[in-house]
Amino acid sequence: MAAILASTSGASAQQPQNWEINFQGAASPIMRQIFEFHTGLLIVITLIVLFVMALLGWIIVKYNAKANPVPAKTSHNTVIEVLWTTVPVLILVGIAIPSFSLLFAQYDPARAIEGYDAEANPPMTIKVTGSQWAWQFDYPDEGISIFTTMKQDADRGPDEPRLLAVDNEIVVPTGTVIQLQVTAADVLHAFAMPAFGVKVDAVPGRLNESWFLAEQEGVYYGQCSELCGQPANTGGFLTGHAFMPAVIRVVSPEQYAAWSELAPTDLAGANARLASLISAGTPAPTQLAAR
Ligand SMILES: [Cu+2]
Repeated sequence: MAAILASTSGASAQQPQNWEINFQGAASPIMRQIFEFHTGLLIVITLIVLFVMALLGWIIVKYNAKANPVPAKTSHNTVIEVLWTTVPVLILVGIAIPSFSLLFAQYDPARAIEGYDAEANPPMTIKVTGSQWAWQFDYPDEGISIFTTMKQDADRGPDEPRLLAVDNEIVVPTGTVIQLQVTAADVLHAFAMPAFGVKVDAVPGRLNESWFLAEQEGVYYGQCSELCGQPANTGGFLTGHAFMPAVIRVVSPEQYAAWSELAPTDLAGANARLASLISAGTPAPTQLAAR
């Protein structure tokens, strides 16, 4: 339990850590619900495994040929048959109900955030387009377009993780619902941002939707999660799937306003302005975590 609490609350929750066996920490309401559902399911399946193992052990000890030389001739027991049919059905229905409500909530913020009012706090739209092998992010209402590619080792800063850092980060404010529209320009990709509980297929010619709400400032790393480039007959040339990360930098609404004012016309200038605002304030959680 302590490990679960530590991994959900820490600032180091934004990227994979060595030797992790659990999810990345939750940084959005929907990811917290996914985490809780997963933990509940783990308890249910553990109890079932223990129960079946106890039954097996009981039979091995009590009904082996030595202990029980004359086997019973029972072929039917109506009570047991009714029980082993209805109890699993009830368990599965008990799992299906929260599972479906979680699935619906992944499409509808009102189901995941108590008292969510789309009028008072309108969502922001970001269109995500996957291509071999980079992500394009468009903010249609703000007129911002960001093309991001992975940073090569030579360009990477000491605090930036290998295979995850990118040249242009997407910037979003805390406390705003970000409506994602996900598509692809060439082949299947999938946009995954584990800390936010987002994993959406990017399909050419189709617009898939999801949403997230970032609760904490910081830098969050994700990757393409659909195998989108195989060696084929090109001698290993088409192998960029592992090299299309995406980075979301979550900042305060004030910092976002300063960035988005400049970003439509001068992305580099907007990023520089944001960097100076962040270094003037408190360090971003990812910098703390790296030390
Ligand atoms: Cu891809």
